[in-house]
Amino acid sequence: MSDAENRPDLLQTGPMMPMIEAQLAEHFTVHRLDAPDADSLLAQLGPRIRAVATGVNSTSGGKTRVTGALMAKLPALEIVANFGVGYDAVDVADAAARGVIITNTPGVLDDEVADLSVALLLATLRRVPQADRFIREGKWPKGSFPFSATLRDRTIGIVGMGRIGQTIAKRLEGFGRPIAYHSRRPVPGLAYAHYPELIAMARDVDALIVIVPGGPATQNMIDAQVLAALGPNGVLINVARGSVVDEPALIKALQDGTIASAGLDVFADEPNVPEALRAMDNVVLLPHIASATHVTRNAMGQLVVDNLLAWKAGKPPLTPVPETPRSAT
Ligand code: NAP
Ligand code: 8YV
Repeated sequence: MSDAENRPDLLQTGPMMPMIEAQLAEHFTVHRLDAPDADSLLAQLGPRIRAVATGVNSTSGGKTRVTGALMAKLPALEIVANFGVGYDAVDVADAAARGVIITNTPGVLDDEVADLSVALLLATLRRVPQADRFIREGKWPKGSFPFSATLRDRTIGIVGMGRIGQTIAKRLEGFGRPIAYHSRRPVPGLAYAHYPELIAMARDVDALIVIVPGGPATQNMIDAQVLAALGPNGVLINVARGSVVDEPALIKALQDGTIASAGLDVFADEPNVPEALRAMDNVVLLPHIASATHVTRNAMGQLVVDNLLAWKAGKPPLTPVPETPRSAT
């Protein structure tokens, strides 16, 4: 079969970057889940769909979930190519049970996300956005900006010491502060203190940087107890997923001084951020931008496409996730 004839049916769940959409259109017969007639499209074409590429939800701007219910309508589905290293928006257990491969975009974003994590830590401690607002609001001629907290006296605890956690830690070594980490298993060869219990680490550090995957195993792992253990001088930086932090407990902890401040790139119900957080002066809020540079998003997009092209050519995809098959059977 010529390449022009071999164009597997692919379901795109929502808008993707133009460089991804152009390549998908070149190699696949693309159908859109965000089309107005999606239900009839699924009823008619569902049995032909062999691949899914995950885009954002064009209505909410959040991530469209690839649920078990959706996969049940796609009996010929072989692969879900996820845009992002985190694939918590795909129902992994269901995909595994169906023998569907999931691919993600690991590695190509580690440096970018680590850079932003350190920037958010410093911005939160030194109140960089607040200082910028201070000038814009014309307050400088009336008095000096108040002194801020510092990184100088802090021990930093990293929650999750995988690809990105280790990249963040390497950067933080340059700041000369002690580093500890929590994960279920210690990473061989790492000199930082490993805490098998998160609560024990939270007691011993005064900055927590969260960079674990989302999903049921980490749901609300940063809860009221962990925040109380972090303490009134503590700062929380979340670059993982909103689901990892108990958001109402965080809001309360920030309001009553249980912790000092927070820097958040991710939220429980993106793109909706609770008014209580938006009204606070001791938080720095970012719209999920840790990987959002031209260079890194292009690298992630190309990996989405390259995984699909490898699968289409009958080869193992480049970056399958560990829970699902590594190649088509
Ligand atoms: P990774 O290499 O798989 O590392 C994950 C780390 O989390 C590992 O150290 C793992 O160690 C630990 N972990 C996993 N489950 C845990 C649990 N239940 N309790 C404690 N520790 C746990 O992943 P990565 O590439 O570093 O990415 C991490 C996550 O960052 C992604 O999944 C994504 O959600 C998020 N992320 C966010 C952005 C953003 O834009 N804000 C960008 C990129 C990534 P053990 O398995 O030993 O526990
Ligand atoms: C992306 C991310 O912004 O890779 C991830 O897990 O959270 C980010 O890099 C996101 O996946 C885009 O939808």
